[in-house]
Amino acid sequence: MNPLDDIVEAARVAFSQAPTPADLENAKAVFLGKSGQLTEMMKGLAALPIEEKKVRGAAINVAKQAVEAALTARRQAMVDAELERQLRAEALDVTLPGRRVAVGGLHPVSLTMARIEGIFGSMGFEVAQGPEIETDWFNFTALNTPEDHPARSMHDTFYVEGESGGAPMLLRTHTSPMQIRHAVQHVKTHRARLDAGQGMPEIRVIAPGRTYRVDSDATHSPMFHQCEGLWVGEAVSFKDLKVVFTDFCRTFFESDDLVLRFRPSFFPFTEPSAEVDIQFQSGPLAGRWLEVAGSGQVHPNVIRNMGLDPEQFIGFAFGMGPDRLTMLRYGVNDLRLFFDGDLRFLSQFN
Ligand code: 2U9
Repeated sequence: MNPLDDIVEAARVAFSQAPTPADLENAKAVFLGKSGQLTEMMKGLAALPIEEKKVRGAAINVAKQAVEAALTARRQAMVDAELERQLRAEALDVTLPGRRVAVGGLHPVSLTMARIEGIFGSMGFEVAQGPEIETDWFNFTALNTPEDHPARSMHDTFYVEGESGGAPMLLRTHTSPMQIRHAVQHVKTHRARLDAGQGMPEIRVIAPGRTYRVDSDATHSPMFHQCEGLWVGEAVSFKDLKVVFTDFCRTFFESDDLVLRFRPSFFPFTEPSAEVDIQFQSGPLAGRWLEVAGSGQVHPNVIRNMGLDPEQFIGFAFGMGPDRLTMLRYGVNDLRLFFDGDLRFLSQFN
């Protein structure tokens, strides 16, 4: 190889090995700078005869162009590499979900509560709400629950500190105390008419809300929901309860294709008492009897505790668990999902 080719080759190697743009510019100076190798050779031409100067000058120029081309290529490669690095560092995954405004929604049990209130509301029932911390009298005594009833034990009921008129306070174990409160108020409002022998408007009320019992497994939660109903008048019968509850179930489950069964049972506050079972005649739940509520004729002692004469007034009551109704309606098999607060579960209902 002639010395010019050596210089071009040395320049290519130096450029390709320059790690940074600054190193590249330093390497350029070695060959093309003021006292670079090619520049020095150009200066040396002056002393040569004219013919030789032409030939030699042309050869140096070819070499110079080759070095400049290598330099330009290396500069461009560095710019490209830097751009590539930046693109990589700032890469966006355009397949990621966008940032959305989170919209809240109602809890499935709240949706059920709202449905229950809507359906009974359309049948002329008022909705009564009241305290979750109750007195022993409203929660048990007024509801004909005897002093020695196991439901009154600390094993089953959460008692709280404090007392009311010497009697213990507790977290209500059902929403029935609210209905006693409502009935007592209703009777007070119409006392004058009653005393004048003019009767009173019927009591038709439901009491939805939170209730508490010492119980916790896949189908029981220490806090659960109830919705109880009460219908008191002078000419109400089990037939009315059956009509109303059948209508409720068909509307709630959006199916006329279901039948009801009243199965004898016992509750201290109703006599006689019955469990209410439903059976779908078609669809995924068809054929099985499903327990959906308890019911009964309000016990005469309870009617008396409302301030009414059980010889004149008769009442019917029912109680259901909105948690269980929600499980049935949506096909959920673990009650605890309702209380875990997992949005992946909860957001499916809105
Ligand atoms: C008054 C008088 C009587 C309400 C009733 C039931 C039967 C009943 C359970 C169903 C499942 C509670 O949610 S649950 O755990 N309820 O079986 N409840 S009769 O009786 C009343 C209510 C108020 C003044």
